[in-house]
Amino acid sequence: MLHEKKKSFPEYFLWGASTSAYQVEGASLLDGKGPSCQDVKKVPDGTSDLTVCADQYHRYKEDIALMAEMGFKTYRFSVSWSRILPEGTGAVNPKGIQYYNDLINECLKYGIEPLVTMFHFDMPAALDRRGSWSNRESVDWFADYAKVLFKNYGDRVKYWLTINEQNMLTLCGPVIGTLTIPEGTTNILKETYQQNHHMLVAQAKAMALCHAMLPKAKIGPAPNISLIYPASCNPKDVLAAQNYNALRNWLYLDMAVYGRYNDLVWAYLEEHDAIPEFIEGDDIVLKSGHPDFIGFNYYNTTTCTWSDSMEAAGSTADQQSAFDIPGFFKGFKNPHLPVTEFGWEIDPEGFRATIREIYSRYHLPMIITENGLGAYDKLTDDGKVHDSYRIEYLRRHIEQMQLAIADGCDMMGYCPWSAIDLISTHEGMVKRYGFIYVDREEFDLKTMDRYRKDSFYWYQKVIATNGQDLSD
Ligand code: BGP
Repeated sequence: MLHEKKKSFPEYFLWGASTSAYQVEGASLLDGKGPSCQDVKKVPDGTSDLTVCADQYHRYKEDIALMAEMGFKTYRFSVSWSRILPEGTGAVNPKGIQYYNDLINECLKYGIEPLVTMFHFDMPAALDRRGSWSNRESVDWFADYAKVLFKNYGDRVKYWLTINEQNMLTLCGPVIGTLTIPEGTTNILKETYQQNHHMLVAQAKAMALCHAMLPKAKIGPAPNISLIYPASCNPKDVLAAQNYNALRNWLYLDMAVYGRYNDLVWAYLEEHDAIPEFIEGDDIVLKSGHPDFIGFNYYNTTTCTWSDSMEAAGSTADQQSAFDIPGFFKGFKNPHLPVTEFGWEIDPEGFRATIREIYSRYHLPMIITENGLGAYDKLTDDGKVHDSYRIEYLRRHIEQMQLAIADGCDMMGYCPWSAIDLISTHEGMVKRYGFIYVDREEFDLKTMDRYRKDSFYWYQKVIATNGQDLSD
């Protein structure tokens, strides 16, 4: 659709940016925090561990002041479960509670609305030892943790996100360091989807709890949605794209919004003897969630072809790389799309298409909880970072988001990844995303001083004009 007139972003539009606790905070075992799966994993060769990160734990005041200077209306951060509950369940850590109280209050001091992710890739290590999401009790562990959050922060936090990228936890857990499969498991697919089922039930419980405990709050999921294109107009490729979309995207949103399993995914799991076990009442809990909005992370689209072969190929795909499922779909490199320095395809028009598709399926307001460009930024001798490539990436995505609004989609906010440089899921500190540069290298912690990148000043102007001025 060509629009003659641009539509403005709504007045209340939540401009901001995102981070996650285990990637930004550091202080990984300080002040009573228990280790998470991220603290005990073997980090990929050549990448930093997660003990210091951007040291936001000690520098949150400076960081929030910089976000306020950019004009943020919201800051999306996550709470570290094991900072609040070092063993994952049971005793609460008062210093952990205090840290997020301070962080939330600091945001509110500047009129920045906290957008709080309850769980972002960091299962308490103590719960990993008890079987992680394979253990049916994980549903109650998460619900109890949710209660602690709602009780302590619900008086000030209006916007909540449940589980960050549950689809990536399920589809590429080993790459992001999160999948624990109990020893002796013979049907790994079944076990993985049993874990996924427990997360789905836990999420629904948390949403219902939020509505019961905090009637004015709003809560939603935060999957990573990447619209899947068929590689050609061959009808078989279209069928493959439907399969891939169902497995990667719609399973998660169909469940969050309608409380039912996607049919194509169910058929695929049946075929592989991998149907998750329900216990009595799960179907009712799953239908009780009702998100108020959809949060989703978008980095790129994915393309695929039909797959005739039933032979399994080992996959090491990360969150944004296409992969194959024999007999279901086969990943394909889209020849129309450029890639980032780290090999992720760049597709701003696909952003518009993804927003439109989600809106037509679910008709809920949407907030972008991640979108951004990882690059090897360089700090110049005079303390500048000339990241025009990031400005270009963000500008083109914001333009497409604005067109999606003109198409009739209901957008409530935009939080690119990331507010500040932090550690990547598996590619270390050198893969930077922030508006704020952190002066450290992979292993040399240097000064940890903060510097405003060129994108910082650009985003400041974007926010000040409510998205009307996207020029340099
Ligand atoms: C998302 C995760 C984030 C973040 C981002 C960038 O999948 O939710 O935690 O890290 O991707 O990915 P990466 O760090 O792998 O570059």
